Amino acid sequence: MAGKITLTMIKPDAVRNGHIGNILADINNAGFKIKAMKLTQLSTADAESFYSVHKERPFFRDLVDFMTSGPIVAAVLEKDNAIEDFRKLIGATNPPEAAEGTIRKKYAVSIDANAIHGSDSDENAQIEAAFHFAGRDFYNY
Ligand code: FUP
Repeated sequence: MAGKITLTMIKPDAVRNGHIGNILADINNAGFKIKAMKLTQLSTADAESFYSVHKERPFFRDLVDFMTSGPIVAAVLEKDNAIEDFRKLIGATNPPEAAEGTIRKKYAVSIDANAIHGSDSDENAQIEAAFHFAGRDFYNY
């Protein structure tokens, strides 16, 4: 599936604010197929591991605290050109800089509580998908 999948997380702010349904509708309407999906909550160790590339950054502790503050929806999405097309759909990391109509523009609260995650490379999509899901969690339909 290399080149065709991305890993997303609907973050605690968007779950708390009731945006799961609308965000999934945007994802479906943009042509992504949900291959695996669950409602789950990250432990501190999970979040530290998932965001380990950012461990030296000043925002790391706040990021881990935020990402563990409530449930998230994790999903693996399939589409040609998945990484680039999904990052276009979600918009810039900082919501005020996100383009009109993007998920972050519509639903994000701030740069940390920014509603949704999308993998930034094919390699990371594979790593992040394996972080959340086992082989039996993936469905073809
Ligand atoms: P993105 O790939 O758009 O999710 O952004 P990054 O990988 O650069 O950042 C990962 C997460 O770190 C963001 F979703 C939110 C958080 N972050 C901050 O809280 N402050 C920052 O200045 C940058 C990122």
